[in-house]
Amino acid sequence: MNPINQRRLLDDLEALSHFGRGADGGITRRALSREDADARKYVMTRMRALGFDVKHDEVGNVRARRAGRKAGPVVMTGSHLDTVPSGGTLDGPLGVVGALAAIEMIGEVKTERPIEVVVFVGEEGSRFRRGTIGSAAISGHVSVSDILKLVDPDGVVYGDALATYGDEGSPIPAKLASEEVHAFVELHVEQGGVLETEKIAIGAVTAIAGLSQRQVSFLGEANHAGATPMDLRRDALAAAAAWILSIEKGARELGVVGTVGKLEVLPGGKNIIPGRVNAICDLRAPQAELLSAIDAFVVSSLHGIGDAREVEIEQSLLQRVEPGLMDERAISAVERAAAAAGLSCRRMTSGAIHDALHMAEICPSTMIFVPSRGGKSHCPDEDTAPEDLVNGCVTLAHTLIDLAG
Ligand code: HGY
Ligand code: MN
Ligand code: MN
Repeated sequence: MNPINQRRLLDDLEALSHFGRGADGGITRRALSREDADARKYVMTRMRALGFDVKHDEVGNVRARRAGRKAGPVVMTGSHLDTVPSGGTLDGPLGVVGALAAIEMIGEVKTERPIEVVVFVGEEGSRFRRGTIGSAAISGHVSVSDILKLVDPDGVVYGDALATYGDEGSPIPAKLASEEVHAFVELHVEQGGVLETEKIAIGAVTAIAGLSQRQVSFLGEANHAGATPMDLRRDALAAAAAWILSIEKGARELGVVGTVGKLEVLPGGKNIIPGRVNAICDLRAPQAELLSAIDAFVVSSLHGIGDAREVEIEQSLLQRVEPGLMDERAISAVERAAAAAGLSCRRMTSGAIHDALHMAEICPSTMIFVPSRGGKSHCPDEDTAPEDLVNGCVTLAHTLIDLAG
């Protein structure tokens, strides 16, 4: 096996960071946008240069396969290239170009099983109403036809965005059956501070938290900010603020996490009492029962606050992704790989959602985490030391060899 080409890895990450980089240094690369297409094209060129047979599937995933000595169930790896608004350079891309670096490290070694590197489309859910779109199609969790009908906030239909910024040529089917996939492993930044704090090089992921996102509108009454007495107001933003604080309280009490990261205040004049507020809450929990508990709490507090403040409430579930367990066979392969590379390793759970969650529905899956500087992610400060990036790729290479035989 060859050593990991650190220079090439850093150059790939740097090249991808130019697609969608904003003035604040953050990366904004929405699914099936021009920037997303450019990033995908960069990666496909690198894949073809490495001898992969590069295809794309019905929902826009890139599917690059490297033949094994035998045909049969494939070992898959990969991640996503789309980002959150003003996100970091590593969340997603590390799992894509890190997989190419791992394949280059494997070099001439011909594994028994084929290896496929996937670029999952629309993991972040920043454009269409749900995330993990590409892996949901591969696992069959969501049908291709339902995905093609998704609509973004500007009214653009997924199928049309795919026709504009998808890849040319006829697609392969997206759905894979369990018997077609031997295992899946995704290299990803931890997006938290456990590995850095404990000075551990590699995380072997045992479970991924579930998520529930709700779209909520508070319908109060726009009125004059100066002439309207406090007891005659139906202030939509004050109601939303009370709700957001109740989410924070409920999440702390249940030991889960809850966030309102998206808020629209209308009409938005500084001297107008807000008449309407649109919000999206994001709830995460490691077990389905806990996720249901925080979701029920959030809905009930919503209606309590609406009644107390005479503000009407409209709310609907945007998406719910069940928490999932990773597979012992895949987890132990990561632990063996880290040991072979002489790297410290610990088992851990993921608070962030990943495509591995849907891949676990069809095959033994896990993830390889590397430390995030300051535990930061989903922001321009997202960073990981080059040595840690390389450690992740080395561990991935050994894991692929272990799983692909
Ligand atoms: O939101 C998440 O957990 C992931 O980054 N999409
Ligand atoms: Mn990610
Ligand atoms: Mn993310």
